[in-house]
Amino acid sequence: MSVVDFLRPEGWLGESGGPRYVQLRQRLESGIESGVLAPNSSLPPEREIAEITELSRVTVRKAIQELVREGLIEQRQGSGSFIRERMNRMEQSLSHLTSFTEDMARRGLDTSSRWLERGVFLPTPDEVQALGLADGAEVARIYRLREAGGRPMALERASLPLDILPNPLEVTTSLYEVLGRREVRPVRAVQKISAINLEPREADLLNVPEGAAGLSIERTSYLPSGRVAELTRSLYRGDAYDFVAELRL
Ligand code: 16G
Repeated sequence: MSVVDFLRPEGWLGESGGPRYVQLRQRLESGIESGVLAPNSSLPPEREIAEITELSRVTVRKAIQELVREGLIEQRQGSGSFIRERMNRMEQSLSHLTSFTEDMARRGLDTSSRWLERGVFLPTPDEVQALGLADGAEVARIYRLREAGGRPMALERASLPLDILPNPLEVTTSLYEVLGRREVRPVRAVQKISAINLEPREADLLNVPEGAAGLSIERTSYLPSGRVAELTRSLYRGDAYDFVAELRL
């Protein structure tokens, strides 16, 4: 069914259905739900919706504004309103030390990485401190955009001491798998999670609007000896993840 036919007022707009902007909002919601209004497609301009539905532009605007607030529609300056692609939020347990590849495989999703940086570098003071690097030691660093099921999920920058990961190019899919093979896979980690707004470049890579909410996660992982094996700073899309922690008395 075309969007125009879908919006014709016959059958859904009536005296008894409550405020008209609510009826229109519900109609648009059901269009998004059923896919008549497809993700990333543009919504007809207000003026056109007003004509098709025979509602006033004020009413149309009010309905659209509610959908913007609900996050179903995104207004892009100069180019109108678009149906936002909806993410099924994922629940991620905070009690298991698993890798991104393993987490996604458990959900039946394939992962891929877009490499932003991978190699041996001079460490930053933060890396020296967190990884306990000796004077003059270099650091292995891998920075990638992590995708699952073809969608960008997180930006992840991992830093490791060179004796733990001498050749960062060896990591083609899973870092933890490479560490496992080398028998230096971490067994414990501490994570710090904070809320952030994504900077323009990060938002662009993650395919969300500039300033969108994100989660910044810093993971420090340890070997059985207590030595730090990895410092990873990740930025997760705020609309994609729920982190869940189980608490016991
Ligand atoms: C997870 C970890 C990250 C680790 C990566 C390894 C969080 C917040 N971060 O994304 O620290 O480096 O897994 O994944 O959970 P990989 O083995 O698939 O490369």
